[in-house]
Amino acid sequence: SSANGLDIVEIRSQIIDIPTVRQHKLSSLSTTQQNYVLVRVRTSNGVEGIGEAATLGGPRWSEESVESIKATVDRYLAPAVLGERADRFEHVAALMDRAAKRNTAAKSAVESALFDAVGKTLGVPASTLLGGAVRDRMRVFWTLASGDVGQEIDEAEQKLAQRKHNAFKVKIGAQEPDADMRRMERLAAALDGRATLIVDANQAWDETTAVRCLERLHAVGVTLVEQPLPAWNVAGMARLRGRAQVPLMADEAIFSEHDALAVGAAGAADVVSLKLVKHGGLLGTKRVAAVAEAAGIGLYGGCLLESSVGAAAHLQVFATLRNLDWHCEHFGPQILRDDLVTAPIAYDNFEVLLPSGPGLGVVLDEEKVRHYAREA
Ligand code: MUC
Ligand code: MG
Repeated sequence: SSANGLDIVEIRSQIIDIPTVRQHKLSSLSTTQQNYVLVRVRTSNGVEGIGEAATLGGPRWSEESVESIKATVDRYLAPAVLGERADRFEHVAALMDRAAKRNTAAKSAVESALFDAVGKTLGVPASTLLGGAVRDRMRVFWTLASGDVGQEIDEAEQKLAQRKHNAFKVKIGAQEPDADMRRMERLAAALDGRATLIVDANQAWDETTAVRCLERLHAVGVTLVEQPLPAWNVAGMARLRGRAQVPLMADEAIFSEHDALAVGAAGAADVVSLKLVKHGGLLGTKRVAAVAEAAGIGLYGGCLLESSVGAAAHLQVFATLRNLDWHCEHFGPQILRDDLVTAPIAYDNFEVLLPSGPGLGVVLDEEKVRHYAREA
């Protein structure tokens, strides 16, 4: 045991369910409730660090569910790292990789909690431990995903009037392509010149459908198309990119840095959406970002509708990326009916603000945690 008080002495996990303000519809799923695993790491100095793993609609966005994440943390990751030093981030990550293949969301929650505990101990934000912040606010997208275009126009108007968001990502692929294209034409006409519009098809289309839709999306001024094809179809993405006039973003196609290298080598994306649940944590996110940049792929700060706990962890790492040219989408805390922290992530003038406190920069509201915990 070490003298600096940073030995990991306890790791606990809890499943949390928080309702959303409205139904959120993606190509393959629809949800009215977000499910998280909240992880707490206690170090020998008595400090507690927190981290969160988000899921979307059970094991349907990716293969991890809150139930599997909790089991992986409790049964495999925690025993592998108990007694280790919390500030040896790379060593702990290597131990977790040895204890469990993939399970990147579970690993990211544990690693986030380490950065929180160490940051709180040293009195510095996690961004300092990751190289230091190059920005403390980021332009932030809102996601339109009710599938009801009238509601979506009203929602966008509200966000514009509140000066919270003037950039919108529309979730498409749940309906017939023609219906989605008509929906996009109506949205673009209603918001004409006042907002940036991008779309996310969440792997919904085949290549011929995508070719057809990309022309119409370009015609209405959509500036980025996320994951139009299945994650496996990297060659198809490259062919599409060769024909399309609108840039393409890889999301489900890039989890590891090896994926980023393969997508880069194939010329299959212009942009990558970065997410802790995919890259296994903050360090993994920096690694994927570095490989993407080396391949000429631009960076976008992705989300999985995190609460302020998970959003804070993402913002801490996004703040350290020199080129976050495609901005970020951490609207999660705004789509929840409630949050888990005493002071939720703040938004101002179409930007999201990096919290300034030590560690992740947020403090749990224990009453809220008790209220939304699935079990005590
Ligand atoms: C995804 O696929 O990007 C992010 C925003 C949203 O509405 O869904 C997520 C997941
Ligand atoms: Mg996506």
